[in-house]
Amino acid sequence: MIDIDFERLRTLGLSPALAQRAVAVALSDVAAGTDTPPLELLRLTEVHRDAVRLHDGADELTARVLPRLNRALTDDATALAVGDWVLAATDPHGQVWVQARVPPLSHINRRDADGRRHPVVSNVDTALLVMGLDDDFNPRRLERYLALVHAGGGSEPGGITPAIVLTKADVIANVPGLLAERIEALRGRVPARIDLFAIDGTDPYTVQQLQAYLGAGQTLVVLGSSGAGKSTLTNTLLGRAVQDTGAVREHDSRGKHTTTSRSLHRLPGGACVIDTPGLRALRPDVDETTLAAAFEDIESLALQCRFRDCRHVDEPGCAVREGVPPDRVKNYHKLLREARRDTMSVLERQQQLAMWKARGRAGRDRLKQKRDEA
Ligand SMILES: Nc1nc2c(ncn2[C@@H]2O[C@H](COP(=O)(O)OP(=O)(O)O)[C@@H](O)[C@H]2O)c(=O)[nH]1
Ligand SMILES: [Mg+2]
Ligand SMILES: [Zn+2]
Repeated sequence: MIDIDFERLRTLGLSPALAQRAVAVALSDVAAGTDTPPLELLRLTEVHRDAVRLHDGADELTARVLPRLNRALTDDATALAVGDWVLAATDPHGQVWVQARVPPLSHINRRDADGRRHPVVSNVDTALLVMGLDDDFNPRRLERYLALVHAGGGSEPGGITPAIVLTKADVIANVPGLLAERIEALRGRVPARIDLFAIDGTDPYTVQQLQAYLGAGQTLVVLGSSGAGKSTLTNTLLGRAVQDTGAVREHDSRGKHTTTSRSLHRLPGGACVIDTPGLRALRPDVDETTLAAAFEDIESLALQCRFRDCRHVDEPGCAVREGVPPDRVKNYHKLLREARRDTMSVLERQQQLAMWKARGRAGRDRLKQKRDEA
């Protein structure tokens, strides 16, 4: 059975909905007749090759994942991610084993160049999309992140709320008009409901700026390219230097120290933050419909295009090309092409697996035939 200390786990981000799911999973385990020792509900804070780190609301510990669970997840083309809630049990040798995953309320995936899915994080309320106001500034990449976050929101009401955090405001302060120009460029193309902040990530005042997102029990993930200031922001929110940042460090020969894995940290005010390394191949895991929903301005203007099947390329009477900045439309088309290609690769992979299976069968049959003949 399972006994959940809700108050203790609340500051780790546990919500009533997740607690309910955890109980359901524990009950189904019992119903399945699995003879397990008492189960505990914990949150995954780090994923390593052979082990995971879990938090129980008081302490962090190292655990291993039951091979049975790993196989089941692989069969479902998914994997555990930082932020997941899991049920674990301790064996007689003191080894903690993750037995089951509580189905996440939100789960961000990305695709690599081959179309393969990789989990990024689970169960987040807010995604802080971090982008430098310096040379890192790139609206197209930001739109990619917005699509990534939109797709991770799942069907739950609310989903994941994105907020744009522009760092290094102090760095560009000496260039007159640049801050206003860059903010205007973004405001002209991303939905108005998305909050936008310009910060100096090294300044403690940042905590006040982002206060609305830092309520107790909230989970935030920090996303953005390498060097954008994600770890700096994480440390400022934490009030202490926990994460390595790109600041030059003497003991590091490359003179750079960057985050290599994702990790979850508890903030003083009762929220949690997940720091991440920059995603190399940043491809949102979306189908066409989800992508269209992420570009909500395009989706709604499309209703006013003269042709119902307008592609917003060169058709006359296109309301999208009229009302949306050309570069945003271009980016949308690029993401659309990628989404189609990924859908293809999923199908192709399934066909390939079926083919391998059929080949294996044919090989066995031939072998059997030979033996029978001998
Ligand atoms: N001046 C200034 N420097 C920043 C700011 N944010 C990050 N940095 C610096 O940018 C570099 C990269 O930051 P880091 O947090 O490691 O980036 P990450 O790769 O996104 O985690 C470090 O040298 C930081 O000190 C900022 O808002 N202002
Ligand atoms: Mg970092
Ligand atoms: Zn159109």
